[in-house]
Amino acid sequence: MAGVWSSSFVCSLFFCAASSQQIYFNDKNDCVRNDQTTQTFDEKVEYLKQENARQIELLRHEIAKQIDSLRRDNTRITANQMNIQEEFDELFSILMKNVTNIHEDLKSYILQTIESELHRYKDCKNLYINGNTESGVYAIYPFSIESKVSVFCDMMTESGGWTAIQKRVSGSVSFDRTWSDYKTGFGKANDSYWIGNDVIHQLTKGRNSSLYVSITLTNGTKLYELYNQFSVADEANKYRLFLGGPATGTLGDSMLHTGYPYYYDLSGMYFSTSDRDNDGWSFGNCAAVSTRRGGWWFNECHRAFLNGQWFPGSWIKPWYPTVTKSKKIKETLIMIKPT
Ligand SMILES: [Ca+2]
Repeated sequence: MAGVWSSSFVCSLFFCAASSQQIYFNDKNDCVRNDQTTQTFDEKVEYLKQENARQIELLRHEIAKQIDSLRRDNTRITANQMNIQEEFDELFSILMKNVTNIHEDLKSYILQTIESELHRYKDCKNLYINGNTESGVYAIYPFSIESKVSVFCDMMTESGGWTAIQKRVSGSVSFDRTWSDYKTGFGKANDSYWIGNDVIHQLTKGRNSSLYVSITLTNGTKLYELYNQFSVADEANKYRLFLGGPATGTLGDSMLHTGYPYYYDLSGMYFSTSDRDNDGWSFGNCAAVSTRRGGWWFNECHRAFLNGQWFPGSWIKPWYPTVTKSKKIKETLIMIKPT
C-alpha cells in the first residue's frame, strides 16, 4: 500500500457510522454522541438527512485530496508508473467500498429510526416483533416509508409474523389478470388479493424466507405445506421462482420435487400470465388455457396452482393429488417470512 494514503480517516469514519446508536461527527469532525433527545420527529429526520449528506461530502473531499496527493507523487516518481496506477486503482476501489458501506449503514439506521418513530414496518414479521400479535389486515412499507401496501398478516401460525402474498376467501376477485396486474398486485387485503410480484421480490431479495401454503376446504379441514427456502427474482428476470426444502406438511410437496421434474417441478421457473408466456411448455401458454387463466410459475404446466378459477369444481389441480378439482376450497393462503 502506498504511504500517501491515510487510512485513519476512512477507518474512523466507518467506525463512527457503523456504531449502532446516535453517534455522529460534530463540526470538528469528532465522533460524538447525539444527545438532542428533545428533537421532534421531523427535526430528527432532517438532521439525519443533513448528516448523511455531510458525511458523503466529507468523503468526496477526502477522495479528491488523496487523488491530488497521488498525482503529485506520480509526477515525482517517473519509474514504474504502471505500479502506481494499479495501486491507485486498488486503493480507490477500497475507498469507494467504504463509502458504499457507510452510506448503507446510514440508510439502514435512518430507516430503523423512522420505523420506530412512525411504526411503519417493512413486513409482518417486523410488525409482530414490535408487539402486533393479532392476525388481521395491516399496512406494511416494503419499499420505503411512503409506499404503503395493505396485507393480511398471520400472527398465529408457526410463531406468527407471516406476510400473506396471496389470500383467497371468495370468487369476488378474478385472478385472470395481466402481467401488469400481477406485477403491481390486485384485490383487497380483507377479501382476496395478490400482493404483487414487485413486492414479493422486494421482501425476499437478499435474505432467505420460508414459504407457507395452506388450503382450507369447505368441510373445515386445513392442509398446509412449509418450504424452508423461497425467493423471487425481479421483473428483468421474469420474477423467477427459487424454492428449496425441506418441505414438510399435510398437503405434500407438489411444487419442488413432484417426481416429474421436467414437467411439474416449479423451482427455477419464470412467472407467466395469459399475456406473457414464460413457461416450460413449448406448444402453448399454460396461463392462457381457458380452464386455467391465472398467473403462476408454470412449468409444463403444474401440480400446484392456487391462482386458478375460484368456482368449486373448476380448480385445475390446485394441489394434486391431495387437493383435486373435486374438492371444494374455502380459503387459500400463501405466506412468507424471513428466517
Ligand atoms: Ca410456452
